[in-house]
Amino acid sequence: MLTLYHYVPVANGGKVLMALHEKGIAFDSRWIDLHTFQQHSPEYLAVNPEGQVPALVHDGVIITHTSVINEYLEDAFPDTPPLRPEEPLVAARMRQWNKYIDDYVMQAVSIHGWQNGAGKIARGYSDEAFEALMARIPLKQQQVKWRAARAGFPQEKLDECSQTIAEAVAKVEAQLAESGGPWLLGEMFTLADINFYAYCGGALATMFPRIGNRETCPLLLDWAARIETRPGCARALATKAPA
Ligand SMILES: N[C@@H](CCC(=O)N[C@@H](CS)C(=O)NCC(=O)O)C(=O)O
Repeated sequence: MLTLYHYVPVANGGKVLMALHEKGIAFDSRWIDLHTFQQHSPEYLAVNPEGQVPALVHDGVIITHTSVINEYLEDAFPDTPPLRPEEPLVAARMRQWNKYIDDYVMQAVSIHGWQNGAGKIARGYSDEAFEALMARIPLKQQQVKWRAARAGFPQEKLDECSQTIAEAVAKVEAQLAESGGPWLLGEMFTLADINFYAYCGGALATMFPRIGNRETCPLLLDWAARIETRPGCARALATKAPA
């Protein structure tokens, strides 16, 4: 029995939803609403004591952190379509991309996302209500991030993140030219494609049109469009909140 606790099908949630649907693995979807801070409710903390989504529960055992979850799916469901190359060196290349994306790209995009999304949510609460919500957050660094989003991140920080995103877009554009496509590592669609799309590639047109456009990264935009037509990815991206 597999249950995924998640929020909207972008960024972290989208990354695992895309892998599950691409592999055709059946799972139960449980929506955790970050707008109402459900991720820090006692009920959800009993599932994931870190108070973060997504979290996968497989036969009663929790697995967290998107890249760990996605590789776990590769190992635990070997009879499903693979998203990790078999050849050790190519798998290492995929993991290098994933590390770069997780450590740098995700962090940079996340600051912009929090500035626009989380900041608005946080400012919707009175000081007192906000402090009560902060007191429930188990990870200290997430308390710091919520407070920073409420106050607004310094422009210098936002500029630095934009610079990181621009570098990543250029790096992926060059990789697509070098690999010859259609995917980051060539012929095989892998977890690295899912990772970059979920955190950055899919958000370029809406979040960063000046960084990612037809002039700066035509190969990347075509690659993103190809991802959106894959049945598994399309199904994941269409995930809706329960009525
Ligand atoms: N390293 C984690 C990051 C997870 C993460 O940042 N989750 C966000 C949602 S996109 C979250 O739960 N934020 C809510 C909070 O911290 O209050 C992963 O890869 O799963």
